[in-house]
Amino acid sequence: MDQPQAPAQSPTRLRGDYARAGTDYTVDQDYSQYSHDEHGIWSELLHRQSALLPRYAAPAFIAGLHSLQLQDAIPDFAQVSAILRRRTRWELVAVPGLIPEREFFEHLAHRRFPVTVWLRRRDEIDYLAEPDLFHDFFGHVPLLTDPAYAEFVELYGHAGQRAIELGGLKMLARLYWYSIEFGLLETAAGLRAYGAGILSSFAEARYAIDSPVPPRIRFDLQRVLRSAYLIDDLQRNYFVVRSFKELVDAAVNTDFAPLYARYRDQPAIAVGTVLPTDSVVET
Ligand code: HBI
Ligand code: FE
Repeated sequence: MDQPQAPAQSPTRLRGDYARAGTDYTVDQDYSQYSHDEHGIWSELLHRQSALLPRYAAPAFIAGLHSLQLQDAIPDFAQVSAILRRRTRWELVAVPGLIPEREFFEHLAHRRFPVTVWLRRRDEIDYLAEPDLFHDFFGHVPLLTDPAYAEFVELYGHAGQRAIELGGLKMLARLYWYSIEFGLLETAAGLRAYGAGILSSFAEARYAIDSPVPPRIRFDLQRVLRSAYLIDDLQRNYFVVRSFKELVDAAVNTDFAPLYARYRDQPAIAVGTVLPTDSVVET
């Protein structure tokens, strides 16, 4: 199989080994592939990010991470899938890296989360262009133990399949970006991150909550679908939900087709913008 057409908003040359991927772009994790040094990089990333969680992560993320019973070694996807299936009927599938939107949405719609099998090198420990095993697993998997969040990600998969037919991919990707990747949750103790891109980043976990610079705007699905985002820098704005059920309700109660038709050819709202209609959450 030749390499897939990289999804929109991703580097042109993908790093993973796609030659052994199936038609659904899954591969065997092949646990024996990992070197002692790679297990060490995983352990270093896990401990460094875990230290930030009490201050910056949504409580459901912390609880979810604990329930996965992670060790100092790279997780075995099959073992974690057994836990996830019992909790929320989700499971992990191993992939070489970014996969085309159609296959990605198909997996999400069937409660299969694609997790990249390769891990960053030590010299990439603070930043890398493509999602690796640590970003996909540490960032995305713990919250799949939360029933409402788990339902939202499946709904996103279904919405993605429809967006392909409706020409709404670019707009729907903004919902993924501003919730699943960079979403903030309002809690009684203040704002906490639930987005994978925030929680897997040493710099952004602190910036997203502590920095006075980026506006933190109350989540509104139409506003998010129209909002541009940055793929290779700290975000210039965030969106805040009061609960994961708010995401489920928005996804269930929104007819996306007219929104795609109405806004698809309009310029996106620039990053960092605060509209008069926005409700900004003060930290
Ligand atoms: N593939 N493996 C993988 N992981 C992703 O997060 C991912 C993807 N392909 C497409 C994609 N994300 C984005 O375009 C989403 O908006 C769908
Ligand atoms: Fe991600």
